[in-house]
Amino acid sequence: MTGILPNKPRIEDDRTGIDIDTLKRAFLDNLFYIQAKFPKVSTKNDYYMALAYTVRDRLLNRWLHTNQTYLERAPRIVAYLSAEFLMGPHLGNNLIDLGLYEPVKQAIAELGLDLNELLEQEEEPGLGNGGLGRLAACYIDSLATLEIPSVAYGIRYEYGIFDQEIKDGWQVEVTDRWLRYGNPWEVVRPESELMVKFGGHTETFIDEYGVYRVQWVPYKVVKGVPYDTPILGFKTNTANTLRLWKAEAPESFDFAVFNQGDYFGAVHQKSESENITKVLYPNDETYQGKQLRLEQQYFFVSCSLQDMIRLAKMQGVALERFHEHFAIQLNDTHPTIAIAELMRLLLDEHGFDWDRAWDITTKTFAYTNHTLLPEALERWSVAMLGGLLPRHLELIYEINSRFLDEVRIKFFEDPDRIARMSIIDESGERYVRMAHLACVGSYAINGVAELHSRLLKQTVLHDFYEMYPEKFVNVTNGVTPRRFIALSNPRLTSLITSKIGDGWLKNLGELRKLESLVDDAGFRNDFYQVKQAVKQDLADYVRANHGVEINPESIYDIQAKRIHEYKRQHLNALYIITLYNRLKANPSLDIAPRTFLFGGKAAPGYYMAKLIVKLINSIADVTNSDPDVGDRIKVVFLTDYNVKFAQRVYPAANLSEQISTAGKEASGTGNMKFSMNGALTIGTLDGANVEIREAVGAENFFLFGMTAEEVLAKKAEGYNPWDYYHGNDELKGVLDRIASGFFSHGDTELFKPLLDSLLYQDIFMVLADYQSYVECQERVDGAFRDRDNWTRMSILNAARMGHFSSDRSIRDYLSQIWKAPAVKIDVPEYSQSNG
Ligand code: GL7
Repeated sequence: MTGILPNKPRIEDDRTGIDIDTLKRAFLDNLFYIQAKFPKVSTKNDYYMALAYTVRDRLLNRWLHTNQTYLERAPRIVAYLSAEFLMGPHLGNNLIDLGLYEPVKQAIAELGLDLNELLEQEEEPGLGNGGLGRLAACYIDSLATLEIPSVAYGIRYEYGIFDQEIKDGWQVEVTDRWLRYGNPWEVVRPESELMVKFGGHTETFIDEYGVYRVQWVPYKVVKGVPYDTPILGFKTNTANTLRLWKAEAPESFDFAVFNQGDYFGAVHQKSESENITKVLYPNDETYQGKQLRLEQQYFFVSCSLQDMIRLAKMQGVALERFHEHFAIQLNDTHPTIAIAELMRLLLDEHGFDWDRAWDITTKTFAYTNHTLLPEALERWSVAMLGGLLPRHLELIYEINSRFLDEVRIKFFEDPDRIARMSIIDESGERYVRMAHLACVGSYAINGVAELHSRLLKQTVLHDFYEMYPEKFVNVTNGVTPRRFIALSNPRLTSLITSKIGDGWLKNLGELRKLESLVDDAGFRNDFYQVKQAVKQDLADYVRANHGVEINPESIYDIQAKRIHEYKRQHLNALYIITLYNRLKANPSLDIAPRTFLFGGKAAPGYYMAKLIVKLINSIADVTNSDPDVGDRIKVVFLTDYNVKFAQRVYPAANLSEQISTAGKEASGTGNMKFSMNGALTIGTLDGANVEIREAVGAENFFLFGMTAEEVLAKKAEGYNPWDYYHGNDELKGVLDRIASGFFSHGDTELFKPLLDSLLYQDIFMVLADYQSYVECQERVDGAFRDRDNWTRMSILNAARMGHFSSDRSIRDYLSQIWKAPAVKIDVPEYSQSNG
């Protein structure tokens, strides 16, 4: 059957029409027929659902045409494999992409409702921890916008990143039941289920052609069910697919067990299978060798590769050409077991010989490294990996043995390399080093900012760089301006568009045109007024949700990101106490009023990060109620920071805190989102800060602290934090104030672990950078008082951030790594049908 799709969407059709009356009728229809409600008894959530379905109907046409086109044309496809996709709410973003924001807003208003209130209802899919997961979401937005055939594969966690509450200043974790009211954006495809094996053993046999083969006899089999979400491009017809896998038991019961009367045993097995996709591991930048995590990784990777092979077959693409058909990007090492899995599928299930299979595999995968932190580098104990994936362990050993032979030949006078580079770490208990497997099995390896890519080559992956220099490239991260400007900052968006048109949303470099307006006092004033209005919105939010009054005239000084010692929220806290001490010593001190806003989650098992949260809240208790401080300092810890909330926060900032120890933050992406919205950065020369500073101009960036090289040199010469404590009275005063119990109702023990870690180790060199940070903050204070000049700098930040669009990152991936051409999707134009 051809022509599976409705030929022409009709302007008055309930499921495709986009005029106001049709939108209203469609909305009420969905309320009635899907939510089974009428207005008088409808909740806000019913209204949200009715609207979500109305919007979904309007994107299905593009999605199905996209799928049909890919099926027929069999283009090269980018497959993005990621254990995390931190999508954020879909409704607003889809409205922007469809160009339907204004008409829908009007239709909703005519029905007596408020679009903003309905947008607020959406429970975001928090299927990621932080930057790495959010980056994946930006990248699939840009892939669709650039009309690149692609599919994103991941895990449909039933519980995403925990919700954060604060009780008595401490973080408390609450499970994230994001699916509670249903998810209107996904379509389940039970008919496309796949099976994934676990455990058991392998057997060898001679096949019908007399060839020696291996067969894996598993201990259990788990079913993978795909849930698809359309990912629209901005004002294109392309709608790609995000396919997330849910684990289920193959049958609802094991009847053999059931018939023996072991009902509980049978149900237990079922729930054990479903456990695999129950919950996202809430650790950011740390690896824990938990078996369930490896099960998650293998589960989604195996489903995804089987799915790609199935698709290739459907499109008539021979498996020999798998690597021509798919470019698979490994988002960090989390999906790296895919290298062994593709080998297994080709060898054991499709009869390829080793050389052919290895050739295809190593032309298929590319690997992105996202961190230099040693504690984040994944390694699985050989015993665990072998128990769960016995065949894969054999394959990894074989890959390793062939690889080490190459190392021996290339570096024949340097036997130490063998131990250093081996995929198996044999220095103690044996481990499989996933980053090594990724480097060996991929044709490209990239870091996520220039500095990070350079440090990768010089440090953690140095040996691999010497082995395969041609594989190494840099792709500096980027973020989508659709979500992080158009959707989250509509005021700024209309101001910009009124001056330079709307081309910048697809070609962010066009923001440069704003530079010529920086000398226009009228424009500066408009820009300033936009920022003030957005700051007022945040003040209203903070009053309503935290009961704290903040002053929109003050500097909004914001640090929003995961809580981590390397990100140094405690350095920020030390500065607040510095100011506080100064104000107590001199109550008439003249400072620019500041509102210190923090947002971010701490990993539940990360004690020091949780103590930092407690410290910030304890400081807030004191400063916000001390009459000597008055309006000059306010400190607020914004609870439950997530994408939805981030969208409120970035537009309102004057100052963006990017203060990690140099060499530790691979890139950062929040730094970009702030700056695009006109915040100035106070930051170290770390990650993408370096490139942001070059782009916006050193004079529009507040730089402080040691460089990555200086950090290493100081470590090498023997760093002693006590020297800084004894050598700096103000710093001593700050640390002593904490130690005295001043912020803890006299309890001198509470913050002792934090103080001890700073004074006896200080691995992130907080004390070494303290003085430089304080002086830099004084420059901020001075600069903010010159309101007009601050606005100038703020405009120049926004105007010069074109490079940091995720569209540019994706173009870099395409030209350096994926080489996949765009494919235009034709969708019939709307028609006026008169019968
Ligand atoms: C991270 C980096 O820490 C962060 O700097 C980077 O911007 C992000 C995306 O590349 O990846 N690496 C990592 O393990 N997490 C990150 O956010 C969790």
